[in-house]
Amino acid sequence: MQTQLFIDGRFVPSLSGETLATLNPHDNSVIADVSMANHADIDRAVAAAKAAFPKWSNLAAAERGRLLLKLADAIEANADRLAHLESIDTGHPIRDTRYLDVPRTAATFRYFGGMADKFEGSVIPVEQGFLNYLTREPVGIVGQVVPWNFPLMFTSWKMAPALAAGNCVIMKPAELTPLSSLAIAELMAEVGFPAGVVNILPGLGHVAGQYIAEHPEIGKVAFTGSTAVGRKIVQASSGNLKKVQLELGGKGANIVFGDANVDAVVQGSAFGIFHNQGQACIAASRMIVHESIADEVLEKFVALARTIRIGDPLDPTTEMGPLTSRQHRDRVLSYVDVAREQGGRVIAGGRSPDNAALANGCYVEPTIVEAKPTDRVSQEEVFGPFMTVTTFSTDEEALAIANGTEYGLGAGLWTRDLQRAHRVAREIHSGMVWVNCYKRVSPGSPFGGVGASGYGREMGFEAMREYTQAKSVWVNVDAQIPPYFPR
Ligand code: TAP
Repeated sequence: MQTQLFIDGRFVPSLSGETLATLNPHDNSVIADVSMANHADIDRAVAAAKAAFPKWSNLAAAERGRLLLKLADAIEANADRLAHLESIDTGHPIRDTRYLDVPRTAATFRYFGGMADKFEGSVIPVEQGFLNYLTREPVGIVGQVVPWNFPLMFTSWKMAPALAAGNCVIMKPAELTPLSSLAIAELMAEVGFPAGVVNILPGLGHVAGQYIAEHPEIGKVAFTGSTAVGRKIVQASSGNLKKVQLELGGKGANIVFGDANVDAVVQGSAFGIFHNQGQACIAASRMIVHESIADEVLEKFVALARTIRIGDPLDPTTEMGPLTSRQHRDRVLSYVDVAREQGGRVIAGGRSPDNAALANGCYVEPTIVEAKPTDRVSQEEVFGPFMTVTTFSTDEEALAIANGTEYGLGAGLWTRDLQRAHRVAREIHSGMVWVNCYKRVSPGSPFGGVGASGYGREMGFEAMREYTQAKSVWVNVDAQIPPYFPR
């Protein structure tokens, strides 16, 4: 297991010698002490990235792609080790890390490996006699600040398009979950990424993360995390007017119309809110269900929630693991009181499981709360296995509730009526909509939000645009330009 900073192609201790323990949320035991980057370490990484950039950005795009493809293969070859690391560091059940997170990580590196030499410029039809063409150039050195909820997968979402486009990367994983991205760094060195192209520096957000956002030689910062920190990133980036890309919080509306297939709703919504213990920006955290089928949906949904197997993430039969930290578990549980104070009714869960084997861990039962759309629990991102339920009677009412938060990331709707599906999808204020499914992602499909959920898009061609800048070149082929100052 690598625990040091990855700078200029090597694992090195931080200059200050400071470390931070990373814990296993199953029992709060220490997994490892990990080096913690400070300003001087980031300066070293920026110097390494600056030295690597000319050669890397001028390398044939197919060669950059080839390295990403080799990395994808290496990730698959190390799938068991990566899944194990991710499960002990984050608390994700091994059945998810092994069969979702790791394959998705490899798929994302592979997608952008293939994309590297297919991301083309264009020719603009301007006046006769001129050739005007557009090329996309890498930004230069990009900073990437990653959260703790999907650390392995987000490493690929952020790094793969940046590298395919020819940028060099300074990445800060979350202090709670640094291990899987350091393992990716190890594989990158093995498959031959040149030194300095990728630098991974665990550290504290308000120290290392803030400095990355401020750094005058970093041309772009891409951030995933809370809206509050997103605002700080924007402020910190203003010194050199960095490009900023923000993937922030969400409060996913999940609208269930009266004609929906109830069994599909129950399964899809349970995946939407309880997968990864609800720690997902796109979690289906608000069920908005038509009054005609609310009782039937809730009865089946609660019955399913009560049977979800909670336990040690390394047990292959576990369906829900612990939250990522004690502090976060306490924050999630505090919302149960917030709900009750505003008249909410707890229908299921609302506490840690009554199981001595899990007593030292950060566990929370699947929690379902009946609440008004304006209650805090219906407005604020809880980021746990915590779903609110509200009923509606008309389509307009459902839309008003769905659009009634400051967020706009992902939303779902369940109906058999094709026209209604398209109409509501159009009217929902969000970056992504799922019809008769929830929380689908793919490397080719743009991912991102509107409003307090941020701006910019990850994945697909959109991500390549985010990590490049357009250059317009005018060539006078055979145009006769009359003199502007005739003499
Ligand atoms: P954040 O504080 O937003 O942390 C996300 C990342 O930003 C971490 O790497 C963090 O570093 C870093 N960071 C913190 N302060 C920073 C600053 N001033 N400048 C630059 N980077 C900074 O999230 P959290 O505290 O872990 O979780 C709080 C809430 O945020 C959650 O409950 C949830 O609502 C939301 N959240 C959303 C997402 C997504 S996917 N949208 C992901 C995580 C959390 P350290 O953690 O290493 O200090």
